[in-house]
Amino acid sequence: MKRKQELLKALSDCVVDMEDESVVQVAMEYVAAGYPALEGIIQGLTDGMQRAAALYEAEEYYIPELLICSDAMYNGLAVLRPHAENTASLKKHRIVIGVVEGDTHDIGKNLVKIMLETAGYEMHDLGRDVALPRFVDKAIEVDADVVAMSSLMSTTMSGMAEVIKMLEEAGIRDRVKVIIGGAPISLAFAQRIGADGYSANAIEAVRMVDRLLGIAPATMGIAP
Ligand code: B12
Repeated sequence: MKRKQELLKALSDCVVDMEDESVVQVAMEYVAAGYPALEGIIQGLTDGMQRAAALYEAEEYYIPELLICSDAMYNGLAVLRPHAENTASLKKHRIVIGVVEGDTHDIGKNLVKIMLETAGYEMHDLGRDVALPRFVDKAIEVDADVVAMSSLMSTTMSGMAEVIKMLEEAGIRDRVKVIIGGAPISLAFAQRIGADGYSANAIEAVRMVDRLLGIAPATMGIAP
């Protein structure tokens, strides 16, 4: 039986090497060995997707390659996700999540959703390219504790500030925490638009939400 580190690297390699079929075998082997599914998702599949993104930035990969890499990531997720430890009964908080209007990049948002869901939060996923008022409407409909917005494009990130204004106008800003993320987002931007939290990855997103809702001690994010 291969050691855990070897299998994690194999998962990552399958994604970056566009092995959208063999990733399933590797993921099954990883699960059969009894290794933690969440680590497989983050240190294996997500790592591979981040390596693919770096190759795209370096102009070694183009859009068709990226799409096959993301197919491989989702195929691996389909095997690992059902085995992720779920603590759903422990928390009763609702989170509305989506990618802001004009933006169809949803890989990062999906990973954040999976991590929060696995951490026990009730997720309401609006999907991608979400019309801005829908964040507010959904937050009211489900009495959300958190609104989480993702944007991967500098041209769409201003939509996040608009949603915050809409939450204020709807009179619910004081009872909803707003968290944001995505490659062009920074802590400085989050502070400027009045978000409650920002994190650079899905693991930190869980810790940040726990802290914002008073479930864990303060360690990161914006609010004291
Ligand atoms: C993959 C990719 C695509 C895929 C998207 C597939 C999909 N379904 O998502 C495809 C090939 C379809 C694509 C299309 C396009 N893309 Co593109 N794409 C990328 C790329 C290479 C990687 C993004 C990615 O998936 N990263 C991997 C994931 C795991 O990381 P992540 O998304 O950053 O998410 C993590 C964190 O940011 C954080 N996070 C994310 N969201 C949130 C939310 C919250 C609340 C929190 C707390 C945290 C958090 O946690 C996540 C997990 O750890 C980026 C470059 C880059 N370096 O980001 C360009 C990039 C985003 N794309 C870009 C562009 C321009 C486009 C296109 C317009 C190209 C075109 N000419 O058609 C179209 C977009 C059309 C549209 N309107 O949306 C530009 C955007 C430039 C800009 N204006 O800012 C980038 C930056 C590339 C570049 N340098 O030019 N793209």
